[in-house]
Amino acid sequence: MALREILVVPDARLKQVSQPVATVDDDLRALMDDMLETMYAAPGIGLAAIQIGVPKRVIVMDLAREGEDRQPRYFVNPEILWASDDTAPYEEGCLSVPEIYDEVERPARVKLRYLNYKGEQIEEDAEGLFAVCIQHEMDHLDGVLFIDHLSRLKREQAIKKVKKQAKAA
Ligand code: K1U
Ligand code: ZN
Repeated sequence: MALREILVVPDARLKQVSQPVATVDDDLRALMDDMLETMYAAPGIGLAAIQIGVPKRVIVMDLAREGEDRQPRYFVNPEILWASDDTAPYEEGCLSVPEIYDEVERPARVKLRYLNYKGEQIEEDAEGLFAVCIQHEMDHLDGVLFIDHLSRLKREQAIKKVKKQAKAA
């Protein structure tokens, strides 16, 4: 396993649309292992492959609370089959937009289809933080960041702040 560098805004690669995966094989599992290690080290609760510069439709996630055992989860070629009409706000963050948090409103519940670590097809309902996180990560697969859901002013301010942080580092 290896730690990978996480891309930050305004890196143009984050705007790429990621491509579907043909087969869940050992090479893909090695990528998912690296993604998980990178996510834990950040630390974060989710990561899309494009955030480490790999334009494949792959997401890792762990929503275990502090003190609980790790619960790694893997989503390959995820699709949203259904989304609720009712929405819920959540104060989101993103490892590619460090130290910026703002409220985003998304469907409160979604039904998902994806392939897991073994390549098995799973259908699952998501709500709460799981629904927020999977929608945030699936946005990454289409080149969309949570700041794209904010006003133009807030988005530009966020990017300016991240650039300033990078210069100071
Ligand atoms: O960059 C990412 O996509 C990961 C992002 C996931 C996310 C967080 C909140 C709402 C939607 C999606 C993060 O993990 S940001 C860091 C974070 O939320 C966190 C870090 C450590 C402990 C608990 C949370
Ligand atoms: Zn993100």
